[in-house]
Amino acid sequence: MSYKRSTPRRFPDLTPEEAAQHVQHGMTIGFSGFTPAGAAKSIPQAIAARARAEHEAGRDFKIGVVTGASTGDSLDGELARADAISWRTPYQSDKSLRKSINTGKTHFFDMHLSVLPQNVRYGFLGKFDLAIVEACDVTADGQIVLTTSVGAAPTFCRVADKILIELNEYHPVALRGIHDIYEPYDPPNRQPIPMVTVRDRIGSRAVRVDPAKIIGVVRTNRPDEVAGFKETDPVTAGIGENVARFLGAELAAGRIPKSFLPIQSGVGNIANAVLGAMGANPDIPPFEMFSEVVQDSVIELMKSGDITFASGTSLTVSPSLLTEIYENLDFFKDRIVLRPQEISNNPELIRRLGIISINTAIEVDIFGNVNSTHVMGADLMNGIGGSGDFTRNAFISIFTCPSIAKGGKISTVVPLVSHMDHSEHSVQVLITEQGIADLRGKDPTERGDEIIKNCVHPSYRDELNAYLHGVAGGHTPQTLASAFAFHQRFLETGSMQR
Ligand code: 0RQ
Repeated sequence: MSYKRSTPRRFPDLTPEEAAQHVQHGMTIGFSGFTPAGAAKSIPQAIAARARAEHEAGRDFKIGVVTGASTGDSLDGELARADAISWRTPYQSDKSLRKSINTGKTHFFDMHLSVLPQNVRYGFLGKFDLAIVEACDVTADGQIVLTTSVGAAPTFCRVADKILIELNEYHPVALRGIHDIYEPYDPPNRQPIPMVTVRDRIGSRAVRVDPAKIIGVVRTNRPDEVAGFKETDPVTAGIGENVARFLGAELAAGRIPKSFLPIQSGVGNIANAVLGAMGANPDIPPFEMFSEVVQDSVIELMKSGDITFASGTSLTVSPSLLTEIYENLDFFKDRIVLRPQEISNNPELIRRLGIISINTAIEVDIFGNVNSTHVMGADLMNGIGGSGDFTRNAFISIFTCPSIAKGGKISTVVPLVSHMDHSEHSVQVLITEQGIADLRGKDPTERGDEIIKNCVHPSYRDELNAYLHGVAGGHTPQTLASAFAFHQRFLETGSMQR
């Protein structure tokens, strides 16, 4: 099938600088993008330049920035360095923005990604002045065809007073058809989401807006700012092999159906290694993904036939792999669907479809509580992302992490997590390169024994054992005076080692 880019004569062509003139201090803007995939690039860069000029002229210029999840450097990085972000939600992973948040210059509030669009529609985040959205096509009657992510862009377009489009010709118009745009009605009119398999399509191929809301179009030709992956090392490979071994054993025990269940996998090097190991394990049959991010390893496993279908909200792959996908788009469009994040991460669907979730923790405690977001309880790393959406509702919820960080100065397993994102009630299995702790059906002390024996690095085992079986009694043996002794020691000496 051939596709022709529409010529949106109806909408004025703007330079990024002209587009940025529509942004005023104090505005709230919804940007497209979920990870660097599909994030607006040229207009945010021009907004950052405008902010610098305003600041030099002695005027205030800061905006509220809402996106699908993290974005690329031209959005979060540039705007943070220009000190142009007053508040930000729901997730970020940018160094400059992280610094701005942790020094109190940017107000950040963390949020489960599935609830962002509905919170926006409910008015919980106030009025949205603008939506700035990357598209590969826009028609005169207001159909916006998105690029490599959907995220929360349909909702931003719905609620915002006005829309600016970055028409990025790097992406082929033939992407039309890879998206499935569906927004639920809000309570009291919400209906069941009509999906019973990972492959079901329930919406439209483009975001439909009132064309009168579109201010204009900025033409660009730029790749997504997706960083490559680190090579798999012995630790990430070990974690991956342990996950595959655990799932193979669950299948053999009949606790996972023979046809297998769809997988959600977080993003990053560990997630990449886990999927690679699952593909290589002969005990695991070809499987489907119901996840947020479709990353490099998914595409590789799709080519080998180990993954048969992937539903997500973003196609976050390295530039060379994206070129390969575009050269074989018919093959991949049959196997990938990109949905809004309130559908890709929807608790109703995760429960119904029986998703096996695999996410990465920063630290865990011996009782099974997980910290995904804060270093030493204080500094934000990225945010909870979709990990809570999936973990709380999964068929089996798995967390992975290396047993130590910073060359062994940090034990990722501690007596009590310094910040809690996922409680012991939601976390069923913990896996490190040391081994597998199956927490199902175990009380807190039994969980502690299972984690210390199987997941903790040998250099921290004795101290954690002493903590668990020390003087404290109770259902969850916790000694409040020493619960943060590991963290305290790290802050004082630079290492958790005694
Ligand atoms: O530090 O960057 O200085 O080297 O944390 O750790 O091991 O490289 O792991 O990149 O996979 O990130 C939880 C942050 C893991 C991520 C987290 C240090 C470590 C390193 C990164 P350096 P790794 P990853 C779907 C699901 C929440 C959102 C989520 C995340 C850096 O997976 O953001 O799950 N998850 N989303 O040295 C101090 C510890 C540490 C530590 C590691 N205990 N204390 N530092 N580090 N453990 C995705 C989306 O929702 C979009």
